[in-house]
Amino acid sequence: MILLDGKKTSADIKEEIALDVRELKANDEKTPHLAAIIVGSDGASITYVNAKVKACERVGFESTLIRLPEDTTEEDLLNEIAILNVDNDIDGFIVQLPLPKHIDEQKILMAVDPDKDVDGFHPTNVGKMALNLPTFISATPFGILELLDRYNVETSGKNVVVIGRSHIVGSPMSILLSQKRKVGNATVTITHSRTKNLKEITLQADIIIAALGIPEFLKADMVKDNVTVIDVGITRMADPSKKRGFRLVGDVAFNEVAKKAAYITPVPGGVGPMTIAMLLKNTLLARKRRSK
Ligand code: BQF
Repeated sequence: MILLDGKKTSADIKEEIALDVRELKANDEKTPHLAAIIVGSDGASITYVNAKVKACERVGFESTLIRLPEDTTEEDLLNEIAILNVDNDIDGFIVQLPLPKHIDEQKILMAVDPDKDVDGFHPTNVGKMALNLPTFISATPFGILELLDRYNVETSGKNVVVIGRSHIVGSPMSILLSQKRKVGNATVTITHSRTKNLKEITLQADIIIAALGIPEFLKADMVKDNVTVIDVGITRMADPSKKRGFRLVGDVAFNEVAKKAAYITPVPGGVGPMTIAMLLKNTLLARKRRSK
């Protein structure tokens, strides 16, 4: 079994980006600048957005964090987005999800200028991704492609089973892996909560992407020998022995599945850190596109 080490790989990628930034600075070019808007004070969301700001510092990017109160109106949030859209200092920005229930997420994502949409959530960018045109590929699917690429996991002609159909992971992942691209050309099956006989389907899989959000859902009896398993789950489970009071649990019963796997991502330290690294990569791409 080979561990797909997202922590190490993301550190490598961040080092590569830092090198690029040094070169930009040496040539008197603008430093990439990422902004993030967070609405409210959900603990996990604050952790994620802080990790993004810290990663910006690590690679030499400028960053701006805009914190808005939980009771921010949709109108006020749209106004903040409009300001970032026209701010020439900002290369890319994200709106940290999830948003409070009184705000229409779709309406917000559609307000972001597609050229600054480094999360790749705007319908224009989702459309481009689906058509295999140059765009911002959203950070988690992009990170998974990059991890498979760097570990030389063969995808061409393989049976991939994606569990979960979210707009953020399952759906784009199934599209990307079926495309004619370096990490792609797979035969993809997308499964979800209404899928019948899931186990019969996963037992056929060479590669499984578990992105359904149920802790330790994928068990050893659901996978064949030498499977590659990508675990996108990150549920917080109460754990009094930890200083934060919780631990992160993936969608895969890691210990038992790892015994049968050729490659597997850990949680934490697998897909999560790759998500952060690819957001930086998209921001660098946004900066370079804007200077053209
Ligand atoms: C790790 C996210 C659900 C909903 C909104 C490192 C992250 C997570 C785990 C991280 C995530 C998940 C992010 C680890 C960003 C990934 O070591 O395993 C980093 O920060 N993520 C997000 O911004 O919004 C989410 C998951």
